Amino acid sequence: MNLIYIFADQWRRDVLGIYDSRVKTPNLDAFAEESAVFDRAYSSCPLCSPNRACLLTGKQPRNTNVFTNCKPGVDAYLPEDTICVSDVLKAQGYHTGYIGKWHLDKPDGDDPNNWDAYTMPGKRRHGFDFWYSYGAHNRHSHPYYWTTEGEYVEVDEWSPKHETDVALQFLKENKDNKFALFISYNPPHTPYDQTPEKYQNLYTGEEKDIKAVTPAPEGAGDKLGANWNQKENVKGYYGAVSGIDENIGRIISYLKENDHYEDTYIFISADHGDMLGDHGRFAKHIWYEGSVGIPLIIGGGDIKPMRTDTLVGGPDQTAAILGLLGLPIPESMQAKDFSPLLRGESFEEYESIMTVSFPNTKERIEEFQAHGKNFMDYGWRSIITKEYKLAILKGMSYGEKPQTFLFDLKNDPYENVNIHDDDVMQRMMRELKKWCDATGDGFLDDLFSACHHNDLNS
Ligand SMILES: [Ca+2]
Repeated sequence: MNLIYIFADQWRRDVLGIYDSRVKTPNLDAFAEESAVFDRAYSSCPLCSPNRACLLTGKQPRNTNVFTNCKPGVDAYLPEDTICVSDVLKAQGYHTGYIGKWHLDKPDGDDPNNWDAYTMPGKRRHGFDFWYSYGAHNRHSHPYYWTTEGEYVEVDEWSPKHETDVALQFLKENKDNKFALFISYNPPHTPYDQTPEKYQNLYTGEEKDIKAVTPAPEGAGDKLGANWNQKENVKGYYGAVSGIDENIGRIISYLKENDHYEDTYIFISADHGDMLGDHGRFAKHIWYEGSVGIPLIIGGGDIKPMRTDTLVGGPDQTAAILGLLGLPIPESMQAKDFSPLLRGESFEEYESIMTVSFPNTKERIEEFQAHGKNFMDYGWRSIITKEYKLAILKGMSYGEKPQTFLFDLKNDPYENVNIHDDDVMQRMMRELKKWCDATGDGFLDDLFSACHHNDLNS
């Protein structure tokens, strides 16, 4: 069996035709009809590099060494000696390829505006033979890449279209080989106005009516600025998703026309979502569904159509890739292989999953260190069950007072009401403790003493 793993950057789950008929994604809707659709897949750390690291390593976000985006001033990068899913695929004889955004290496130089990095051939490419990639840039209309040999290439074309052309060439060249190809599209990530007109013109900008209205707390997520244009941004964002749909459609058509659909597993997903105006926020890095909820559709091969509300985190996708292909899952991976579910076998689901975020700038990290604190024990943690979501914002900066949020997802899917229910809270706190224990997270100890201290003084 072969593998194609396609993920788009900053693509929230509900901007997809199967969830909202105002979104035009005919190819993905048709693919979903014959595939396994996961309605509750989540980003484990809703930022670019951290969730990408979870996907490649199968580790929980605390343990990947990629606690925030790879950017100047912080020591976040994917270590050479970590075993990635691609290292396993390569060792098992797959012809491997990576196309598009990588964003897992230290930037070249210390210009705060340059987050890009050249990933040199060898161990840093973690088993990928074919390479057509860059670190991080948002030049959707004029992208550039480094090739397998390290040659620099600039292109005047919308990046998903160009990357799909490259992917189809890879598939043609490997038609008689066992292959595993990862395609990492940058749109619908900002800037939204680089989406080609033909896709933007499919929309009026009225498609997203904001129902998630309660403002997010200060100090979390990215606040909407004065120049935020909801209508124009929706046109660009939804248009980009329609463009992604068209290009994924080209890949699926190729596989079907060339007798490769039956022997290839196809994953469609994202690294995290985009708040797109919900709760007064844009982008990600916050616990609400718009930020952490991602699409996940798995089809091709012998996958039977199904719809499931099984909770899936970033690293679990990694384990399921290996599980589906019948390959060994390295002990370093901290994930649940849900491939038995896809085979119709018995499967013990997670009761909850945890999504996390850590302090993310040099200044904030140094402040925690100056007070003798491990910054990795701060930020926020969120526990998600099928019915509820708990989020605790302990503080992205030193000295903040912790804030707790509890949402009833069944009755309040837009997370507008912070409920008070002692029984639910106790259950959720037990789940949080389980996850902290399992991942070596010191988030709770210090939090309890902080809360106790506040109680005494209130
Ligand atoms: Ca991203």
